[in-house]
Amino acid sequence: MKEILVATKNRGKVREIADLLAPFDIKVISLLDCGPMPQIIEDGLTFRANAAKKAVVIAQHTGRLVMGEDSGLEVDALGGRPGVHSARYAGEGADDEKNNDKLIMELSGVAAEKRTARYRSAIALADKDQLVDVVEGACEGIIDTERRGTNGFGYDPLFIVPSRQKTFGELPLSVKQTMSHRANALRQFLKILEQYFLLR
Ligand code: ITT
Repeated sequence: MKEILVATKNRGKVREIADLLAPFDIKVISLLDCGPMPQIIEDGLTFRANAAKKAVVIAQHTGRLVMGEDSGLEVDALGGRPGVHSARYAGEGADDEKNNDKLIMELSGVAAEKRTARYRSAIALADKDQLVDVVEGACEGIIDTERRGTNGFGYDPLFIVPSRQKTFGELPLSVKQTMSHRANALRQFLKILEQYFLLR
């Protein structure tokens, strides 16, 4: 069975990526299954740059086939913030609760029609020591004034999917997996993965 190491410690991401790759006979492992790894400094200005860095650093260290994923939320009323800083929006070491509290606070008083946002995901493939390719996906939404639902992770309880009038916190994972930024990027990723396996 083919195996890919996902260069992440985020359990929410691992769950979604493993679920999306399940039909393709690819075993997914993550940094949560590995011993000590080099620290990855996420200092890129774009999701693409950070995804590539995660993949290459871990591929160089392990000699394996590695996927790096970098994602975040761009809120229009905040000029695109928190963007690449989404995981640490409320400060270094901040958790989802603190990040959501800060988002609710920063958007207080912003009218419904100005609460537009999107999730973005970049996914990179690296093999041993070189970058193979990077792909991207996005998902448009509206930021709610209060949390709704407990599904998903990160900003999902605040992220309303306009076509459903519900947050990803309220919708089942099976629905998120048909439309999320990560699912959209992963569809592209599967094409580069297929090419990669064909060329080997
Ligand atoms: P790794 O670097 O180990 O992959 P991380 O959580 O630090 O884990 P990122 O740097 O890519 O990952 O930050 C992504 C953040 O963006 C994540 O912590 C959430 O706050 C938010 N985010 C990304 N995708 C999301 C999703 O599908 N649902 C909710 N929030 C999401």
